[in-house]
Amino acid sequence: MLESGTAFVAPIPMRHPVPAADPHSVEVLCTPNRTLSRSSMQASGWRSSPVSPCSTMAFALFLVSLAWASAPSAQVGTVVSEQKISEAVGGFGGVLGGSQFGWSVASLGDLDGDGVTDLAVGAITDNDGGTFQGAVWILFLNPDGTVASEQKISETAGGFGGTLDPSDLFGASVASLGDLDGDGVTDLAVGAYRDDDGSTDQGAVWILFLNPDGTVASEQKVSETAGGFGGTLDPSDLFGLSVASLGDLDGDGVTDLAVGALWDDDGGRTRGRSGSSF
Ligand SMILES: [Ca+2]
Ligand SMILES: [Ca+2]
Ligand SMILES: [Ca+2]
Ligand SMILES: [Ca+2]
Repeated sequence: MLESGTAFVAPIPMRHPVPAADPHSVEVLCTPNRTLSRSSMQASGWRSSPVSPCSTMAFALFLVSLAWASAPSAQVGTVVSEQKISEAVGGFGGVLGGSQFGWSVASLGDLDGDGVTDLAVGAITDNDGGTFQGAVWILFLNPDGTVASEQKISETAGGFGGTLDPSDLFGASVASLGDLDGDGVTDLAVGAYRDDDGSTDQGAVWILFLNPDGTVASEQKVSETAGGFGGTLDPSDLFGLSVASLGDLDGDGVTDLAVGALWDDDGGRTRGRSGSSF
């Protein structure tokens, strides 16, 4: 049950022209072959040809507090208050540049044990290690929705020991897995849907076993060629475009995971599918 004033997470990528003087604006979020802008994706159905001109965009995250039934003065479901988190707002101390922070977001529960919910936030065009390899930020929140501290996870930060390649888009999707390995700390699934395991852009999902400080204790990659995945993927299937925890679907005591693959063409045309990885 939501309470009035409870932080409810809503990722809202901001899409608007930004004055050139705004240091937080980013621009030209396009690859040579495909725009990465969410608005363009939705509008164009993921065109494989360039969409131009690329617009100037800024990304941020809003934590939105919703009213519920006992709130005397507000209609249920309306916004009571909100807290913006961006490079210079809401206590966030990291450097974002044009990394599309807020592309994905998931609650981790209380990762560090201070009684306040913490977040995982994807930044898919982060350039740590190489162009558009991507990153995930772990945000340790205060009760008012501001950021107490943050931990970056990328190929070069946060203890991540895996290998990413340019344009993998690590962080495109994030989902809490609960405590998968039983060490008492929440673990995280992270999609990298343009990973090239098997063939171009087949995609991958990384399982990150976290420490309470938000760093990675160890990781396991799941792709057509890694992690015991028995399915077949084809080029551009984009496995990992979305991920969602299913709880324990098959009753073996281990959390199961749904993974979306956008461009899978089973049935003769492109349509999505999901499969469980555990
Ligand atoms: Ca916490
Ligand atoms: Ca764990
Ligand atoms: Ca790729
Ligand atoms: Ca299970």
